[in-house]
Amino acid sequence: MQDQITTLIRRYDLAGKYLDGQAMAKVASYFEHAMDRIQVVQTLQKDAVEILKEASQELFSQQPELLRPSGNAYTTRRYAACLRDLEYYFRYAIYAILAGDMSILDERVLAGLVDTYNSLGVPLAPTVKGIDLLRQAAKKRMDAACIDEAFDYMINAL
Ligand code: CYC
Repeated sequence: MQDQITTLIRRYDLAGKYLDGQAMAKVASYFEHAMDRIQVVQTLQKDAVEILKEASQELFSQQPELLRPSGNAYTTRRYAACLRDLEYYFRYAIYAILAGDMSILDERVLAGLVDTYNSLGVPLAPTVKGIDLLRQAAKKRMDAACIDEAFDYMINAL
């Protein structure tokens, strides 16, 4: 996993270059926005339980067929897997927001996920809906562009 600084240094190291003005402007902006990211993370963590509850209740009230015998969240085992997945999305979004870098999402969440979902018959559209509802519940507590960035990143990969 990387943050904005390690990603930047890695890129320059691969090219064997000193950090130029553009790189230093990125570093400055990373630190300039650090307090904002910390505040977002603190708020989301404090309200994590309610945010997850709100988003999952809304998902199942909008798409109750998921819980019926032909639905993918039918049986308590699959229902629990679904709640767990939503929690994964939320927790990793928080990590990515703090790092100011989305690479952890690729490495830990998204790699191979579509194949896994397809092979288990987990429907992608309701999963995307669930992630979007998490985003909405998060943004009710705090409106920040970095929240959209993390949730959009996962949505676009699905
Ligand atoms: C299953 N979700 C899974 C599985 C994985 C993930 C790997 C298969 C293995 C298992 O059941 O545990 C996802 N695992 C992850 C992610 C990470 C990870 C993201 C990163 C940390 O390690 N079903 C629905 C809803 C949706 C859903 C729309 C919830 C939003 O109808 C989720 N995921 C769901 C379900 C299963 C699952 C029901 C179980 C499917 C089955 O076994 O039949």
